[in-house]
Amino acid sequence: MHDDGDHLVLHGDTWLCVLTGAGVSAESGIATFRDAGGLWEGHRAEQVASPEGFADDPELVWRFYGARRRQAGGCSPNRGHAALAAVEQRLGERFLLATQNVDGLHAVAGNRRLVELHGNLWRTRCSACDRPAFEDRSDHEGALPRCEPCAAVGRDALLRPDIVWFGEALDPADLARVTAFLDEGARHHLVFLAVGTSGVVYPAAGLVGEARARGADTWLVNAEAPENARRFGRFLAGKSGEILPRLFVFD
Ligand code: BV8
Repeated sequence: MHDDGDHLVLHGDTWLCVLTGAGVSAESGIATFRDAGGLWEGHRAEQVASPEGFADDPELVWRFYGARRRQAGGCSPNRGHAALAAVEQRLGERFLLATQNVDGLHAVAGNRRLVELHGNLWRTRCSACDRPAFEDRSDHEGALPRCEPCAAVGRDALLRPDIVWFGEALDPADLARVTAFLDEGARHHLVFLAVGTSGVVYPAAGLVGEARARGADTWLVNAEAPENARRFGRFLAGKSGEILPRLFVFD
């Protein structure tokens, strides 16, 4: 049994898969997508986070991501991030963190068993060639960044954030890693915990269904009940930075 009221009891055979969304970083000062005032300049995320939007107005898209690099650049992990890093330390291979967040704060907090489903704000890649994505903290204000290796062969190609946009496929290897963990965890005692996500963006929002299909106990920690709250066996309403530090009990 994993539940003694408001505590998630982690036993010796518990395999814990955690999915996080923007709500986990809200207490670090990073705007979420869908809360009031969450969107920058009132643009719908799909307009500034899609290949069509980038093709249509790359300046707007780089202003959107440049502003997010400036906003996130001064932010630090909060107690919720720290709690998840501490759980990984205790569970080791029986822990996996899949995040929709691109702010990099889980890695800063110390998580290593981490799958960044939607990419990373601090990496840039070429929109045309297959050169590897590279670390880039510049906000590229004032000038659209272009790929120099492409220019060297006469191709004018824009650089873009190494982020999965709407309408783009997630890395199959990332999804396979999460599925493999759920498969192995199901042979033991699988628990799926979602934190700080509105549960509207797929395929990430479908992971709770994958976990349920494997018999997992499912928990949700969120400021308020999102659309898919009924998919979870337990729902704890509140701030992740307040709930996560006291949620886990190690048996
Ligand atoms: C794809 C870019 C196919 C990164 C993002 C039906 C089925 C399957 C797919 C679709 C479908 N309908 C439409 C689609 C396509 C689409 C989709 O799901 N659209 C939605 C809007 C319906 N999905 C896609 O396009 C995906 N790709 O399906 O590809 C394909 C296959 C093969 C070949 C080609 C194509 C790609 C999805 C990735 C999109 N990229 N963003 C960036 O800029 O950051 S998604 C964007 O939303 C972010 O990544 C973000 O992480 C994600 C989810 O948002 P949340 O993290 O949940 O944040 P949100 O603000 O919504 O909610 C925060 C929650 O926290 C709130 O509930 C709030 O109450 C709570 N909260 C706030 N503060 C706190 C808190 N909780 C706790 N504590 C607090 N302090």
